[in-house]
Amino acid sequence: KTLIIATRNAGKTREFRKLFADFGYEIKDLMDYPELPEIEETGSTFEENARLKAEKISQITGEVVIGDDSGLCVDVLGGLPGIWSHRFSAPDPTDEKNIAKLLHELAPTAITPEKRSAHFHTTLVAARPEHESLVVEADWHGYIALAPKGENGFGYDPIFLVDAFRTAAELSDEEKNRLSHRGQALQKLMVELPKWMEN
Ligand code: ITT
Ligand code: NA
Repeated sequence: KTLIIATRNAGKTREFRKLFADFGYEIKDLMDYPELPEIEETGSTFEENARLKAEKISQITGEVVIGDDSGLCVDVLGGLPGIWSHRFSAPDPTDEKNIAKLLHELAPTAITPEKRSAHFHTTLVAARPEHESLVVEADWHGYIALAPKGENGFGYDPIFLVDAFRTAAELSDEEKNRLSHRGQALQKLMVELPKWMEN
């Protein structure tokens, strides 16, 4: 059983591989299909963008495809960077520049952690040809740290405080998957996927 994750983000794929290992699916991502086109994320919501990625790639390949659109929503910034998380430091975004920009925007506000509350969000869309797509989502609440800390994970993990002491980048892969937005969404997906696959 093969599942394509419609992503070019190696950090996401790593988490999906671990999460699906127990369920007997072989995971591929878009790096395994260099001939496929870049999907432009023109949607205005996580769901629209996850749908675009999953349904386009499923149409082209005829396979079961999962799209993941995710991001970090900071309360005091009205939910930004949100769907712009990957592109926050455009035109040439990197994780480091995204983090630097976010910390800079938060600098004049909020010293107290409560004012730096935030959550990660993931919407997952599973798509296959000629079928209604399956949609699940989950959040992971925490706080934005004053400075980056930790080496694991990807994206904004080094500044996402999961408790008073640790950032998401200081968790093991297993711990992050147990707690995270992506891990929680995937648990929901695994519950619904078998029935959806039969219809
Ligand atoms: P694909 O579209 O190819 O899947 P992407 O990285 O562009 O890759 P998104 O458009 O969904 O994916 O943007 C998600 C961004 O949100 C990601 O690049 C990170 O900056 C951030 N993000 C999402 N999940 C995260 C996580 O678990 N830990 C840290 N940052 C995360
Ligand atoms: Na993207």
